[in-house]
Amino acid sequence: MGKIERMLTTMMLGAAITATAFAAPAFAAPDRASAQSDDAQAGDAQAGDAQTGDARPAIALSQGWRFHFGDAPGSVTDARFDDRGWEQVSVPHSWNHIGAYALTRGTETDNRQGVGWYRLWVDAPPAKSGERQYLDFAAVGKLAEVWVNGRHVGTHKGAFARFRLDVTEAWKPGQRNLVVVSADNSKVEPGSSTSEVIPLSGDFFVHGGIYREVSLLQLPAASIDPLDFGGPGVYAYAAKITPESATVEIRTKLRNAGAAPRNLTLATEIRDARGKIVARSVQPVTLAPGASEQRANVNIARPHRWNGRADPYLYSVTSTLSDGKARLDRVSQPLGLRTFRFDADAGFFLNERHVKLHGVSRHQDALGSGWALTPEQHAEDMALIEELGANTIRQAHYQHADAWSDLADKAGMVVWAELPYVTTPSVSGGQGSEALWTNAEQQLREQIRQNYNHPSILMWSVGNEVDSAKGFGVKGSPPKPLALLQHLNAIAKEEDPHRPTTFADCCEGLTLVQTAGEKLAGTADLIGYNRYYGWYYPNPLQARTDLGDTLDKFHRDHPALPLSLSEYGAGGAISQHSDNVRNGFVNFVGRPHPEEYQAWVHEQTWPSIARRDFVFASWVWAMFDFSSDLRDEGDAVDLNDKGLVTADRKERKDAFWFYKVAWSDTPALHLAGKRYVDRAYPVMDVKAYSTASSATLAIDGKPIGTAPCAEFVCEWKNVSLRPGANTAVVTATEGGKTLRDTARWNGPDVERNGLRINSGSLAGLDLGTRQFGSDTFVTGGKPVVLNLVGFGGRSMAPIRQVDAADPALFDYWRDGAAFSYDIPLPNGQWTVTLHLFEPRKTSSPDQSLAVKANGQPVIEGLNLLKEAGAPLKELVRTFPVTVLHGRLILDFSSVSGNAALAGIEITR
Ligand code: GCB
Repeated sequence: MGKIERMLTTMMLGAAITATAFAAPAFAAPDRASAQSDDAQAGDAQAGDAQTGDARPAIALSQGWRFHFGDAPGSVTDARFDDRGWEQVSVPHSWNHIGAYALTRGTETDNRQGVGWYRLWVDAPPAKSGERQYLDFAAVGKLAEVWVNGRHVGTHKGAFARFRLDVTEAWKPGQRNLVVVSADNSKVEPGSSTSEVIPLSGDFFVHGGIYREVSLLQLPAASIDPLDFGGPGVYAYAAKITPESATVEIRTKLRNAGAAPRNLTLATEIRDARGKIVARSVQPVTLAPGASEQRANVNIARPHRWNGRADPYLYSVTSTLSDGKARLDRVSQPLGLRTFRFDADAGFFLNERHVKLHGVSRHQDALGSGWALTPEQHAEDMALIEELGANTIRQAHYQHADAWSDLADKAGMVVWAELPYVTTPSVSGGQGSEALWTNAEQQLREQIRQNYNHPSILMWSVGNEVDSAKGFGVKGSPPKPLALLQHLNAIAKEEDPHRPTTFADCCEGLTLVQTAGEKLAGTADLIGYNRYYGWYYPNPLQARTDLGDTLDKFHRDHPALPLSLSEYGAGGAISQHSDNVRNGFVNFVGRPHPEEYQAWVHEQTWPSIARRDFVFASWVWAMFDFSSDLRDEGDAVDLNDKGLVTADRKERKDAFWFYKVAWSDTPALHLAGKRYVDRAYPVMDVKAYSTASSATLAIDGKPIGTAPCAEFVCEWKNVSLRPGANTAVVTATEGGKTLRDTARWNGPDVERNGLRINSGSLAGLDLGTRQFGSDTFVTGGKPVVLNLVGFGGRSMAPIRQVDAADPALFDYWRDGAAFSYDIPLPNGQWTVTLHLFEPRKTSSPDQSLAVKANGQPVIEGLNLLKEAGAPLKELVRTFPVTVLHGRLILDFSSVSGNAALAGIEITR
């Protein structure tokens, strides 16, 4: 590791980090921007040259591939190998299929990890003299080996970056060429092919395959360099921006693959959003064999700034290399002119205007497609994020597609880009091997060069939660991430001195997770904290204050460090519902994950973020549910369900609507809980989200009342529902505008079907003809679960080991020496059935449990263990009650030992 250590430098900036404008790859600028440009100064574009697209001749190699997963003989790279039995596929392609909204894995699941083989015959066009042939892979998961006509032409390690290979020596222009690719996403473990290629872990599934596009580039011997870590070869930076002018420094990397020097011309042009040339530089270049770099400075008069979502104005920069007779090569990139800075106290400033950044994290993953996303899918995702009202996106946890960053530029999103140095810093322990460092460094250089010109990207993250490995099942002493983190930070500064670095911390100050004790805060210029108050940590009901206090403490502890909340959130399943989010057990990597609970966590935590200016940004984890073969949670398998939108993009969860309202700059109103149609109880708390100060509710035309909307939440408690359909209408007035939303809820027929409570559970339980609502109407005791299978394996599922007629009812229960239910119930005679048990193997022989109904003893001196005959055995107790005042009060009290109640059924 000597070399690495020598290269290691720590670069820390002070409290306020200032950076200036940028350039980036862009194609047509957005309509709304183009209409505003009137900055043309330097002359009009030549006819036919006005398009700013990458004018390189690229031949898409998307159709006609053959694919096979698993072992292949050595002859697989040979022309004579017979692949007719292989599957026919087109790229983008991945063999993996992870995740479903189902409780068990179906046959569509494909979580195979290993080597997938791809073969393609290409009828190559003829080549001009001296022309070079390059294969361009936009990404292959996770390791790629490439052969052309039987000859090995390259290796690439890393699942997310573009790479290009000069295959000229193996290529046969004008003939049929065989391209063979192996894609390897083997499980990371010591000694495996992927064990020194980041990421080493994470709850997202690393899909295997050629999951982004492949193309063939044919370039003259002298060209803009295609081999610059897969980058565009053209890098622009706006060094100075004033209202009068902007100075843009453009570096163009060139490559002369010939043997003799060449006298050429390099023209660099900047076009405005309408395609009009506003600045130009033309330089004679004497190009020696090999790689070189040219610099040009140009001035743009009266620059039009890229101003985030308010006005994401894009210029483009185009470098054209010619030899006096003809154009040799041309590359166009997007250019956005902006200044920005992060201040430890005041937050984020774009073009010297304070902007509170609020947004989401996004994985490149959709149900059914996995990572092989189409341009339309990228566009759909961006449209949803725009609809939500976010102004920032965290690209979790790795480099995203060019198409995605182009969309972010055009939408005006501020982007946190991230290196996949995630969770596990090394499989070999300590600071990681030299091979690992080399790979992480390579992936970082690729990411920065390939994305340098995107104006939306404002920070480079060099890692995520690498302080957490010990907490997630790594054996032995905790690995030490700090040295590599520092190294990567230095590399990022070297590659791009103009953007700040950042890092997402898991564990500072948390006692839940054992780390190596290294202090990571301050390694990068900025920091993000991933914190899940209301979810992973104790006392979920204190989410609001715990988050606020923690943010304040971090700010006090690191007064010069601009800080953000890089992750927060909760799981949400659209088919699981809660009547009272405060009463059930939160099984954070299991089931259930009621939609209402997720929304509540966001309602609680957002105000703690919103009122703290020093929190320069926050990102909800996550925008979409995403594939994770470590999880069985909510109503899904192999999905992380913390998305605001389902993985199929079909359903916006209540938490989505909360943010859509909270982040809206126009009047908004939305009724929550619309998906919980068949209600378990004859009363419900109705909730709406609104920007208005109050809202009015009516059910079936009957006024219920006007409620204040504090922090965007308007609530009506204990609203009665009639059996059958109830139509709710909520209205509000704001700024002279009347807002309205409706929902339809079916009230239960309690007279006929009774009323049932799933004690201890956050969600209801449907047992066919018997519908239990989630635990509610209760005070005292606490919700408990039996034997969760621990974190580190798959999800935490209660082991169903209670000998009971309906074991699912016993997944969670209410436990305590004293608790009491106050249940709304029509007057008259009822029969109450209690589902009790003794969860403890040894309990006090003296236990004596008493239950009173409306003050009258109905059970006395009950010893749960003795009566049931064994622990974990259901004990049913039934008694009649008479209700006189619309309420049934059940008091449980236990001497020596606790009452353990799994469910209550009340029937006529
Ligand atoms: C985290 C990780 C992220 C996980 C998330 C979760 O802290 O950074 O990759 O998906 O938590 O849902 O647990």
